[in-house]
Amino acid sequence: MRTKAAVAIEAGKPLEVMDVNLEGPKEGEVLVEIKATGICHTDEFTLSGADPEGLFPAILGHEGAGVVVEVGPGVKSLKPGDHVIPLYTAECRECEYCLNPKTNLCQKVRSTQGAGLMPDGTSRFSMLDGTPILHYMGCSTFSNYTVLPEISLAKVREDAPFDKICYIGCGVTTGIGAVIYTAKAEIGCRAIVFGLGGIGLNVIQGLRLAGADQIVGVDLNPGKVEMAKRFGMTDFVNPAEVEGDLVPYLVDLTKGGADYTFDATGNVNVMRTALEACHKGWGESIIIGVAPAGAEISTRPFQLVTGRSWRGTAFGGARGRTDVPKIVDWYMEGKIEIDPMITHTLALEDINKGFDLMHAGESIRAVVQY
Ligand code: NAD
Ligand code: 022
Ligand code: ZN
Ligand code: ZN
Repeated sequence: MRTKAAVAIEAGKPLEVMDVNLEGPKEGEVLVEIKATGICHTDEFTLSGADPEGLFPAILGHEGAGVVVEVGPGVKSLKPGDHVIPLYTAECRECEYCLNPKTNLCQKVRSTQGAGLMPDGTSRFSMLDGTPILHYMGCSTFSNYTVLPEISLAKVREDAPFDKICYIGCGVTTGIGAVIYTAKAEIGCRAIVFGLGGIGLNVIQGLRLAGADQIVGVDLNPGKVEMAKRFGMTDFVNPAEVEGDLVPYLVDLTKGGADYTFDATGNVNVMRTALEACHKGWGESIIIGVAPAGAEISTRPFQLVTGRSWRGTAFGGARGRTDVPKIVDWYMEGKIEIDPMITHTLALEDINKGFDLMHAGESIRAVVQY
């Protein structure tokens, strides 16, 4: 079939909206009509050429929601008409990783996904002249229609609005999941969140959900304060306005250090501050931010010897097919909020404006509606 898509032709160039060829679903695959897609950082990271593993040409986008159109041979868990959210972290429920409760990093389709291909090693997308186009993070939601492995789709309730729940495909689940699934934060805890963007705000609402007593937000941009307060931030710190070292200031503010800190900036200096602002003896720091390629973190080992832990999380530690439908329910039940974070809605033709807004720090989340 033919579908309209925003294609990343090469690094550093804007996306080009065009008609492309899409082959139907093969064994274990599903054809999905994408109804809405969020524009997230890593799409920009890849398009800019900063990602050394970025592949071209490709159809980017990893945060979406849509409807099953057709299922390939052997697909049992989905049928046409089902509402789904694509997963850049699959859940096969049978690999060594899925069987280990300590991780959400299913490896079933990991290598082909990283190469921009479907599990059989080929692409379903091509230019009208036949040039193959690669998939991206197993999702390629910047296309009106896309093909994914069955294990890379979460089936969700049908009354949930696509233009909001698409954000659960990355930002919402990553932020809330980092609190609930990775940190397993307890009622009454104190926490610090570094970076109050599309991920940090969701960490904050995850902490509120978990019953945290103190939620300190740290950001260089005071324009983020109002929204963060709305989602549960109790204290705000602008590092540019703190005299002297930030660590003792934060330790003092949290009465000895935080039980949990979260980096949602991707800045390695911030990651060090986040670790060192943890409480001696038990504080845990969770890295969510993806740092530039080749970047390294450092601290004195004594920080760990004295009982602080450094951890990281992908997709908030969520197991997509199991946990994403629950997060959609939480949204529909009013336990979590999404709408105020979707600051812009665009047509596919204007997708490059969404990248500009993100670049300028003007949007929390821009969503493309098909
Ligand atoms: P964003 O740009 O919307 O927000 C980042 C915020 O950090 C901004 O408000 C900015 O002002 C603030 N900031 C930047 N430098 C700072 C500093 N030195 N001190 C304090 N605040 C600072 O980005 P986002 O969409 O929220 O994403 C945050 C990070 O999370 C990115 O690195 C992204 O790649 C990563 N991410 C990781 C996962 C995962 O699974 N691990 C998933 C999604 C996103
Ligand atoms: C999503 N991310 C950033 C902004 N939006 C993001 C980027 C990378 C990861 C998670 C979220 C990530 C963390 C750990 C891994 N990835 C590796 C997982 C593994 O090896 O099993 C990651 C993922 C997918 C891809 C690359 C890196 C890919 O499909 N190309 C989950
Ligand atoms: Zn993302
Ligand atoms: Zn698996």
